[in-house]
Amino acid sequence: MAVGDKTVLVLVGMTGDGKSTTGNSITDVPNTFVAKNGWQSETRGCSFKDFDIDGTNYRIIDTPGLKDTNLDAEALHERFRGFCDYAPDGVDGFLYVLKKGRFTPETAAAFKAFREACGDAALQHTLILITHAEELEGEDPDDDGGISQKAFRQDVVTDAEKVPSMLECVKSVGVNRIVGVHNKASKRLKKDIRKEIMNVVQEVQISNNGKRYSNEQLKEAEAWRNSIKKGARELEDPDRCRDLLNELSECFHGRKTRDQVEQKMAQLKAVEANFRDIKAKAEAEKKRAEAEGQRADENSKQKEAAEKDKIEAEGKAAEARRSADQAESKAREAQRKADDATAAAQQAAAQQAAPQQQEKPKKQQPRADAGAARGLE
Ligand SMILES: Nc1nc2c(ncn2[C@@H]2O[C@H](COP(=O)(O)OP(=O)(O)OP(=O)(O)O)[C@@H](O)[C@H]2O)c(=O)[nH]1
Ligand SMILES: [Mg+2]
Repeated sequence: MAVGDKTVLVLVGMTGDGKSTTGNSITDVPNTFVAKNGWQSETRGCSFKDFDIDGTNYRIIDTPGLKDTNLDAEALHERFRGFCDYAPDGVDGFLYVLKKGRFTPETAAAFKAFREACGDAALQHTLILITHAEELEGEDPDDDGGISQKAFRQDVVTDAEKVPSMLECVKSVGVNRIVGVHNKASKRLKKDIRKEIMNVVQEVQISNNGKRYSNEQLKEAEAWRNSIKKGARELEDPDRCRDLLNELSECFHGRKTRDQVEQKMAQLKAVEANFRDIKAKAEAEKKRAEAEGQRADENSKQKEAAEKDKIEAEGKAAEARRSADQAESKAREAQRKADDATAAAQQAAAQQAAPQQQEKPKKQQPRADAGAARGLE
């Protein structure tokens, strides 16, 4: 879909401030965009309408309100940034729609949410359209009795000087880019308002040398958000992860800056690294104590085994001694028996020998006697 030849405008702003109604006034086709009164954002997604004014082609894209109590920041952001699908070649002008009245902290937050979602580069392409600007119309709609756009701008600046957040918003875009819008005005005034809007759009295009806000810039804002979400996922502690995502959500709602979110991420990462360190040290200490306990256990087991071995050895030695004693006593007994047997044998031999010895002298006697007798002879 080539939209390069069209001037692409995107209606942005807080829920219910009149984006869709202003879109209808600009296209001059009633009900191009659904507009309704209510707390909840009527426009749920992005939609667009191509039209032309005096031969110039336009595309206008309506977006959901930047504050929706029924959606979390992420879902809202996703829906809001859907406009880039209808603006593949970039955006010529963001029409930031503000309802005239009190500039509340919520109004300021919604404007910051726009800056956060699209990046500050979007400001160079932004107009501020202030709806409900009934003072533009005189008492008689057919007369030019109302105040001029110039006077209206001046009134806005006077009001902004009393509210710092409003002044910041106005200054960031530029006073000359403010247009008063009265969507319930006469056809004639509405035509004038439309003309005024298109004139300012043209000035914006000229000041940007025809260069559009590119989707690359939107992608850059998205890439930053993704880097924070990645950082959150890397946090081990679910509470810390939630904490960082909340901070990101606060940033989308304009209550925190990118710097604050980055600081928070660094701080949470440091806390986590510290905890990891403490945990690792405790783990190492536990392991060391366990190893020591195991070593002590092994030592006592070894001691026990050695004690057991010693007792066993002593037992065996005693047994051996006993066996040796027994063997010795047996040997002694055997010796004794052998001695006894020897003695008995000797005795028996002696006993046997004794009568013979007694008998022998008897036998010799006669011989001696005979000798003596012979000697005598
Ligand atoms: N009197 C008056 N009413 C207006 C003007 N502009 C819008 N409204 C009314 O304001 C109400 C909300 O307008 P919408 O156009 O639905 O607002 P929106 O910003 O598109 O709202 P969401 O899509 O919900 O974010 C509607 O009832 C409109 O008729 C205006 O200039 N003057
Ligand atoms: Mg709407």
